[in-house]
Amino acid sequence: MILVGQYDSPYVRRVAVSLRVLGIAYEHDTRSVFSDFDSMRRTNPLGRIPSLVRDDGEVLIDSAAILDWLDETVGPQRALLPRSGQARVQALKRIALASGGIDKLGAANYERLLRPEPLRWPDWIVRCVAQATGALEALETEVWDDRIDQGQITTGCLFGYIELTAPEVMPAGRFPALERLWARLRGRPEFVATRTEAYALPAGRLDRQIPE
Ligand SMILES: N[C@@H](CCC(=O)N[C@@H](CS)C(=O)NCC(=O)O)C(=O)O
Repeated sequence: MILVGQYDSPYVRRVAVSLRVLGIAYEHDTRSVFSDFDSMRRTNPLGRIPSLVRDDGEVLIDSAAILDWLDETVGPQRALLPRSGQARVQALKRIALASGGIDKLGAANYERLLRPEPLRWPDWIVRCVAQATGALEALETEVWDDRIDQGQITTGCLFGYIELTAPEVMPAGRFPALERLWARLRGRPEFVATRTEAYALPAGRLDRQIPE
């Protein structure tokens, strides 16, 4: 099977980490969602990443649908989203907070990095960063154990995205429980293998927009 999309996308990364945690081999198609847009639209009509091209030719799109299929494939004992009970409720809450945080930081990043400067909307960036910060504050109150599941994987991919694009959103000491969690997750081989080296982003730090 082929995973389409670069690892600097936290949604691609959570699929890649999940494949690796489950021990499922894959090829990696690193076309860019921006510079290879026309080609990407032939893989996914939405022109977004990730997609997973299965060995039978079926193309799965959207990370949640891909992860759902992976869980079904490996069966209930190995599924990364617990199948039932409080563990499932807890994991779904963490996934909602982490993926919601990714969405809001992504929106702020697109606004400040991609949108032409005269068209930027500062109040929208403030709102998005406040929403992402709210997700981090809620995740900070969770009790994190050592068991890797989709709640931890998606939360780790949120941290990786923050580290790469907006580290000022998680200043040292503000989220101690999350710092401990990230220190453990980022050292796992699945996160090491899917890490994107820091790249230069245009100026426009988000810390002036972080609510106290
Ligand atoms: N709900 C989707 C979100 C995917 C997503 O936002 N992908 C971004 C990269 S992180 C993308 O393709 N952005 C380009 C665009 O939407 O035009 C998923 O979970 O797969």
